[in-house]
Amino acid sequence: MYKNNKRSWAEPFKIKMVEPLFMTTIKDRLRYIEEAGYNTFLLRSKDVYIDLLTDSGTSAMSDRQWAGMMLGDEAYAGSENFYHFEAAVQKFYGYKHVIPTHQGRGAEHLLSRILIKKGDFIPGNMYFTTTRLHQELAGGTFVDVIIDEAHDPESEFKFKGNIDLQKLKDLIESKGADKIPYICVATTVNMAGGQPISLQNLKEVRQMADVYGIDIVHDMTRVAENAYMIQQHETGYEKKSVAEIVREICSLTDHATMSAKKDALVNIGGFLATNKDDVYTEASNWVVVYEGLHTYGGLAGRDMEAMAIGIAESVQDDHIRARIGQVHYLGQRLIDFNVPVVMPLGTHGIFLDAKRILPHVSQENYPAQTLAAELYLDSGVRSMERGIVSAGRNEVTGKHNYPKLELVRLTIPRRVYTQAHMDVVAESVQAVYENRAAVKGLEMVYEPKYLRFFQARFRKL
Ligand code: PLI
Repeated sequence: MYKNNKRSWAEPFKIKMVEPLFMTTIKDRLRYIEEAGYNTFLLRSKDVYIDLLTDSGTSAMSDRQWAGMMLGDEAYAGSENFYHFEAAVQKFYGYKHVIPTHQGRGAEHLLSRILIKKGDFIPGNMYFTTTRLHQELAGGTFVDVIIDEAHDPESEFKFKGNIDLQKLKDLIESKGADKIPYICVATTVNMAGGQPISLQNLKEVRQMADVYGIDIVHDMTRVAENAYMIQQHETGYEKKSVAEIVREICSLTDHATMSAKKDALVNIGGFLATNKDDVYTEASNWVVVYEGLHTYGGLAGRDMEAMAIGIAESVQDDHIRARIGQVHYLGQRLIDFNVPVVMPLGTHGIFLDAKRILPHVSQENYPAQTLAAELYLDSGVRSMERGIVSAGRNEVTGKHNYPKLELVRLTIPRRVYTQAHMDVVAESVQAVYENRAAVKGLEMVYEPKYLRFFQARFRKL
């Protein structure tokens, strides 16, 4: 009621159901992390105290979503829930056609298969692990055309998800537009630290795509979070709602892949969307082979209902303000402790800069993997490596890819943890940071061929 006093970002919900958490002892954790081969993906969740491995499929659903689960129409074909879900995609994102898939990578698989030919090049604003792998498996080569600032954890540029138009143009000119099936634009850019792209930049990319007759594929996994950052920081968008900005972003692209496990607040689900009838026809044929009929795509009717409701909730201003408010609360606590983190603070998590935290551990000894294991040892907090292990090997040379960013991601599930949990996490990171000099690196003892970070095993040096 009173003007001019700043209010904090308190959650726009109250808690109706709780799930107990269990603490472990340091003695237990020493055993668990060794048994897990120093890979946080291989820990059992019961041995984790605060789980910041990922924001994927880990959100708390609302009472409305749970009510929707009870309305599951589990018909094999033509489930009513599919039509609710299709209507939500059309209303909130504006794409003409949608095909459900079991999760994001299911959609990536289908779209890569349909659009990419052997020898093609796919420019994108930084790689994402599953996206790049599906491009490669379809015979393409991913080319990073993100701006240089994105590779610099200390750059404070607000839109580090932007595409470098010169890099994009050079690629198109040197390879020829017929070798570029599409430009892949992610909102936000996960591997850069959850960094947004500006609408200004996306409009320029659209113009260039039109000049050369190239499509744009939108990886819209965290589009509402990107929209919020546009609302906060891009001139001309201060007064627009997140929902309006989301629609505008989508309107600049031709096709989309979505992991609904993030923004859209469900535990499983995804989709492929397109404005092009021929791509839709082909995708509805391929989906039957790999996912399921085009009206369920590997999901139960109840999952599609929860997704339809989650999509509507995800673009509400109050929700997204509190979601990113919580992430930034944790980030600010770490900044106050002088812990090096990726700047500006991202939207789905806080990314610790392992290169600056463990400068004495060489990249071949996996500083981020090491740091994630140390954090678990200290407090039972689980995080994820986003560095050289995630970057994998070069397809042609077989050598490690050496990313500039060597990060540990503290990913915040939506609507799950409290501010007190964020305090515990910050205190644990601070403790590890203060004792960093004694930390030694790791060596890899088992390396799977694809997406090695999920299952690789390590030994302490
Ligand atoms: O995990 P999927 O298959 O539902 O989605 C794959 C996927 C595609 N694009 C982006 C930007 C992602 O972040 C993504 C999945 N991310 C995970 C699992 C994560 O932990 O960030």
